Amino acid sequence: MSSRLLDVRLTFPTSVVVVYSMSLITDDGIFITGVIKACLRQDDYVSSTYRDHVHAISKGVSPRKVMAELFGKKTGVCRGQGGSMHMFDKEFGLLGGYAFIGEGIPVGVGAAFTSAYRRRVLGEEDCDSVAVNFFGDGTCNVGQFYESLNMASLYKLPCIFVVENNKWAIGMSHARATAASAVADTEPWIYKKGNAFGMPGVHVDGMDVLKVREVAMEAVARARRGDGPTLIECETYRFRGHSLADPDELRSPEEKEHYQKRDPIPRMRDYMLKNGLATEDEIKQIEKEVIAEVDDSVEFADESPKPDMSQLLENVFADPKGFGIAPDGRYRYEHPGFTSGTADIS
Ligand SMILES: Cc1ncc(C[n+]2csc(CCOP(=O)(O)OP(=O)(O)O)c2C)c(N)n1
Ligand SMILES: [Mg+2]
Repeated sequence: MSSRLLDVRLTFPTSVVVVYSMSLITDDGIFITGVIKACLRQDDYVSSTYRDHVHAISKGVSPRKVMAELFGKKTGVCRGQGGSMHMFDKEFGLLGGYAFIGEGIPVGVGAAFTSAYRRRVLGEEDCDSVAVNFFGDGTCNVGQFYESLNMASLYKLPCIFVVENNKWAIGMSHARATAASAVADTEPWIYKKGNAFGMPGVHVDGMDVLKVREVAMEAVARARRGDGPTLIECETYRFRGHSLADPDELRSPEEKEHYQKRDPIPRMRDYMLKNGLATEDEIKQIEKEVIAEVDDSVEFADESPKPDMSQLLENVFADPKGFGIAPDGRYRYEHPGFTSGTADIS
């Protein structure tokens, strides 16, 4: 569904005006399904990045709400105020997409702390929700990553760190930007950094949804038991540029081809056919349903109303009453009665 959503987003003309930037979520998002869909409950948390569409849908947010958010519409998951990179939904424990890389990691650790606190301090014995943090290889060179691993391990938090290692941070290759963790290593493995903080680090083929599922299930079970965090490095690749603005000229055709051959969607389809899990017809039917659902989301988003003007400053200041736009269309602070953000004009 993520690939199909992307194609729609790229070709749909009216949407271009509402979202200034859009990170491309392509097949490298497949492993997200292996983690979220396969292992998490609604009361678990997910902290995302700017590639948050699949995280949102996998966690339970309806594709309609995700699409409407992309269109900047009032019916979007953040009422059109978040856009592509800032999906948030309290109901499904989606802690947000973050445009500043690494920002979401401590937020996820905070959610894991909440869960541990409720169980260990408040005595809520059946509270075993976990938090999964997703982020990229480039983000592992940001300070919050290390601070978060430290705190999560120190407090044995129910937290899973999932690195979407697609080998590149925009146009910077991972190998060029990152030091190896061991003297003998010729490649900078991220999973090895878990060891330095006393947590298991696992490398997994991020193009194999079943392997990802297996690793994720173990990490989630470990976290639920109260045995602490795990670092999972999913090796993956993006099949298009970093964003709509990226001409994608730096990655070699050989490298692209190497990963293209490992495209997880046809791989999974072959697996299902070979193992008698589904017939050609059933798979075609699934594809049809996905296309219909995406088309429905587009129609819904396109027909939805734009946010009201009064929303403009909401969630920007702590006191929207004082800072919003009054029914007469004027900024509230223009009212003579306005002093410190508490003018009552309505
Ligand atoms: C704190 C911060 N610094 C720089 C940027 C600019 N920036 C946007 S995306 C990106 C690359 C991130 O790469 P990676 O973590 O590997 O994620 P990917 O896009 O490959 O999924 C950078 C440096 C940013 N968004 N935030
Ligand atoms: Mg990357």
